[in-house]
Amino acid sequence: MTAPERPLLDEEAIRPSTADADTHQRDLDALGERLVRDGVSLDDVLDELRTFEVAVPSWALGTGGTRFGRFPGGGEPRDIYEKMDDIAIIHRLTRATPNVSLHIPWDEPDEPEALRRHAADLGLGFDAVNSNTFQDQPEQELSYKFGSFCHTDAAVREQAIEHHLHVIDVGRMLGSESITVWLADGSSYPGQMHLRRSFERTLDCLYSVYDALPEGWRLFTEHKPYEPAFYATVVQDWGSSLMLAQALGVHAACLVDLGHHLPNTNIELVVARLIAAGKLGGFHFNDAKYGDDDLTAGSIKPFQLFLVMNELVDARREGAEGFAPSYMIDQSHNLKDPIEALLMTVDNLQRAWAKALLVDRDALAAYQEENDVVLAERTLRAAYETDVRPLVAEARRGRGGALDPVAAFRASGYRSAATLVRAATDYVPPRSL
Ligand code: RM4
Ligand code: MN
Ligand code: MN
Repeated sequence: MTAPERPLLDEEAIRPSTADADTHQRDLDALGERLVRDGVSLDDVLDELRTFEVAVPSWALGTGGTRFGRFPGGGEPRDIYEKMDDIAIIHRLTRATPNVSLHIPWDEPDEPEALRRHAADLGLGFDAVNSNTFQDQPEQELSYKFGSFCHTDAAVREQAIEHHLHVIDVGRMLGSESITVWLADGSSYPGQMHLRRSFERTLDCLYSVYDALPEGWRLFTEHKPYEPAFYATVVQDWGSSLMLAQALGVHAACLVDLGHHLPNTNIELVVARLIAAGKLGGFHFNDAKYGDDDLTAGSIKPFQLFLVMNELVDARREGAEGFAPSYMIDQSHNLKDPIEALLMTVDNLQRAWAKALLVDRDALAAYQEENDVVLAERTLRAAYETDVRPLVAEARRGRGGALDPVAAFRASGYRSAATLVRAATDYVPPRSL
């Protein structure tokens, strides 16, 4: 028997059994009845729930690792084409991940147009492209050891600008319409770097990138408080990110990675402020316990995720000016099967989004006006504590997705087919952060 060229989903195996479909319908009816009692239409919520889509990062399909090691599973994708196949499976099961966010050069295609066609055949497109000046590449002339855009040497800065122009070029060929700039630039010791001048140099370089944006493109600046720089990163917080985005102009906005905040930061407040400034560009969803842990979104702090979604739904309903954030995932899967982790992630994000849709906003606004602390909080909690699983499953089912994506994936036999097809070679996934 010859192995197929690509692992395929066993469509029969992912169809829910009659018993599962019946149970789902009963759960949905019960929830629908409850919502009607609260004056909410199930269909309206379902329609809005289905608008939530999130891009999958090209770097999250292989097993991640830490600086201590990596424990790969079987059947990992060995190149960007195989990664696209895996993302198509995630989209097939969730119907909510039609776009890919590409990292360059980690997943740089030899022929962007060919990759774009391959993606289109799979029903996929491209969200923001990501640059990388936090590592030196083999053929690279100058080192980023002491920074890229903030570097004291103009030649290094020039090289970093060239890289970004290249990333934009690749993105243009893929059909992307935005670039995310996360810089590792910073210093690990007091005195190492002039704090103000390094920021000015960074902004100067960003102007060159911004000026090269194709028509209709946006540039996102992503802040991060520490790592790999441990004393002072150049784009350390949302304030620095906002300064950059405001200086650059209307096509620049801030990207919030949920793992890029110091402990106890009120992230939903950061989100609200960026919305108020008209500068919320997008998200890197993940979750964290201590630092930039890149864990499954909603796995550690589900209430925080709900509160973030609550700000997003609030702004959407109000039609806040300039509000059009890109939703992307940024995770590293060290222990879980990456496809399963991403299926869980999408499900968790949709649950949080669904709960945010259920908040009785009129009641909340009235309680806020009256300073009724208890009833205001109870209004939020009533939505948060609703079991929205049947709603999320129905949103998927209505679009041809799976009732339970992880169960369907396990039943599909895709991973073992992939393991067979993708015979182990010396392929090493790029992410070691
Ligand atoms: C950074 C940041 C970037 C991501 C890299 C790999 O911490 O989150 O968005 O592209 O990691
Ligand atoms: Mn990120
Ligand atoms: Mn990160």
